[in-house]
Amino acid sequence: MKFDTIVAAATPPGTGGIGIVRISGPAAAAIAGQLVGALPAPRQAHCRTFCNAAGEAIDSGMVLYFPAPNSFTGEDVVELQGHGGLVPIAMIVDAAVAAGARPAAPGEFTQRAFLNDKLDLTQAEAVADLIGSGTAQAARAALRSLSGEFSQRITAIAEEVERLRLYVEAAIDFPEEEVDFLSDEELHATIERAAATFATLVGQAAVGRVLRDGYRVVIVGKPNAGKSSLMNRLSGEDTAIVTEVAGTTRDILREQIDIDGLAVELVDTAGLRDDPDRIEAEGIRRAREALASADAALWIQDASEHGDDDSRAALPTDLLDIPVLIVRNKIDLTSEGAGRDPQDDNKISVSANTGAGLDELRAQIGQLAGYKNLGEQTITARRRHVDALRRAEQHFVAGCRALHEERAGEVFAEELRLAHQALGEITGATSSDDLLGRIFSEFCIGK
Ligand SMILES: Nc1nc2c(ncn2[C@@H]2O[C@H](COP(=O)(O)OP(=O)(O)OP(=O)(O)O)[C@@H](O)[C@H]2O)c(=O)[nH]1
Ligand SMILES: [Mg+2]
Repeated sequence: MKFDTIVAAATPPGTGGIGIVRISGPAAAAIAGQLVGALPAPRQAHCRTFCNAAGEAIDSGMVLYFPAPNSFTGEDVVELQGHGGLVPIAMIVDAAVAAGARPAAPGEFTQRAFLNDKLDLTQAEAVADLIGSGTAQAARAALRSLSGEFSQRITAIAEEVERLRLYVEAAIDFPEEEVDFLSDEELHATIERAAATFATLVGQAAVGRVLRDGYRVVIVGKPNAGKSSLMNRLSGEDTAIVTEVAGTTRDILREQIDIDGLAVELVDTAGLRDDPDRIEAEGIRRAREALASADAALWIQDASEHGDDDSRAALPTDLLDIPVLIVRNKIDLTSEGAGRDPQDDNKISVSANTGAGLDELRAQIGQLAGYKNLGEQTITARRRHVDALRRAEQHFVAGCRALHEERAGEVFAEELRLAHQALGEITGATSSDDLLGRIFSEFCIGK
């Protein structure tokens, strides 16, 4: 495949000790040569003065040359490491463009790495996931995906599916060989193993998905129930103002917490009530808006307030579409015990003041998110991976049913072909240009 030569700043815009400009493509060495003179030997750092087209010095720093194919993109790559400031970096990029390079589109370096078989699609996505990871656990999981662990698991099941299909197709095509696949015990054992692998993979990918995307939990309730106190206590920060005056919080406040590696964004809101003043009314509008993009809500109740209805039927209608934990707060003022309600899994008693019940609350939020710490097995995954895996599993299950119940070998083979195709979408073996365009456009420029 033939490409033009691209250039972009690889370090984020802003000031820093070093700013890196990366040039990749067949003319990378020639273009960089116009800026810095003779290139250093491959993979050796040398100091050079960087000049523009007029021959004026614009910066000085290290030059690194990575000839194809031993580079991130698989093409000739030159890295210019100058001083980290917006203006010097822009001047180096401009000089490279004047020398014949094209400014890179978002994700174009990684896209080239994918197209040159340096990375498969899940690995390319893991690059972005590692950069954007919200917790150390998410970063480690992204690194595992980047090293190819997720791809290897997908490729292994895809190969198993393909082997099963070819075996059954051969048996159908050459009946004279008299391979009776229907009573072949080894075939059935292999099918069972593959079914178990599918179930494990779907579970791992679902966990990897929340780990990557994080989980947004909105804290709502009546004024003074202790929403802000609870957010401060869970996050260990004093972000939200707490007073005994009902209607203290008016704007939306956010804090990120780490629940066993899962990045959870807590959103504190204005108390919902019927006769608010104008500022509070705007706060309530924002609270409702926050609910619309939430994964789950905590409905905070003041347990010391008598006559507060804690049944689910009493919840505001805004909470109908998302999972809700009913959190009974201020139990230090009552005789209520801390922790989960034995009658209702999604009701929990806590005290924001003493911290009682908060470990159970954290665990319950993790459970609601469908998250568990899978240790070394944790990879990051995206919604599209989970969707494709589920589709592959459905085809596999449908094929197996046809084989077992109707003895329909052709249907089995066709469903397995579709399962294999869905698995190929994950690693990029069978992806459309459209999908690729969408994935790489989400990257930042220079990656
Ligand atoms: N005893 C006790 N008091 C609490 C507890 N949680 C909060 N409070 C008190 O309840 C009052 C209201 O707390 P906030 O955290 O401001 O309540 P809020 O729900 O954010 O209130 P608004 O922002 O006004 O809607 C404060 O006086 C807190 O100190 C608790 O667990 N126990
Ligand atoms: Mg508040």
